[in-house]
Amino acid sequence: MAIRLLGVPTRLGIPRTERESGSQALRRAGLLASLYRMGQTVHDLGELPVPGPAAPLPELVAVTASRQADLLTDSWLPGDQFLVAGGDHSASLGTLTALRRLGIDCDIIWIDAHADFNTPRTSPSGNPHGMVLAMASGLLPACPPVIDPSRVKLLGVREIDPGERELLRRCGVTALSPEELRNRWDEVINGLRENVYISFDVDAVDPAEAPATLTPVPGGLTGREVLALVRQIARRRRLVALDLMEYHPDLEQDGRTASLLLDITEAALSLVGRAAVASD
Ligand SMILES: [Mn+2]
Repeated sequence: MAIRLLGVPTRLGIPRTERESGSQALRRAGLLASLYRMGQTVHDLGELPVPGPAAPLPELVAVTASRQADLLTDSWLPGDQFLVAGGDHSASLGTLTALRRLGIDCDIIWIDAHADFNTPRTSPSGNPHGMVLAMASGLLPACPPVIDPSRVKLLGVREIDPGERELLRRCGVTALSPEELRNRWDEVINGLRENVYISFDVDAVDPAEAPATLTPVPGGLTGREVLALVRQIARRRRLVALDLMEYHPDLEQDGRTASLLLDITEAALSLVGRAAVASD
């Protein structure tokens, strides 16, 4: 059992020219050392080469996702977990594609201020990072379906576009605002099936606590709430992959967003003390 760590510094989901990617900044903040401290075996797959500044085309996102899945699945062994650091949220399509290729049936926990369920027709911005779950569900011609959208639980969502809301309803996606999640916390966790994938977008957390986002929306989850959520899921279910997405280090303040991301990683993947609490 090992952690397969991959950086995916993609900007195909939202055009940017930042100097350092989120994945590189997290490495600089000590991501690898912290995984070792957690007692993990790590296969560091490095950084996926991604196309440079390009038009935000779903087709390019799909091609890159397929190459990401090649790297993740090559010499994967049962029990291995993926840890993917973005890049923008379009990189989660690659993780979902890899899980699909391996035949891993999982619930999808998408912790995000947005639903990422737009199509080019419904999207006000046209940026593919807001379409990634719709792409994964097969709603765009750019890529075949790799998930069943009824297995998606959007948590912390608080900004949904009108056309997107209709698509979510039609596809049976569960979407809970921070307030709704607080009210239905136990139901959400107890209802999860055995395998769970978690994709975390920095904008899920309130921008006061996680400022390094391009898409701040007030009224988010607290960092403590996300840590509790991730820890409880990791203890009670089998976590198959964790994505850390939309960390934009050029917008960072005092390293607080990176520090939260490292804490989330520990809540998800730490083996230290896990045996003692395995029965709770
Ligand atoms: Mn997102």
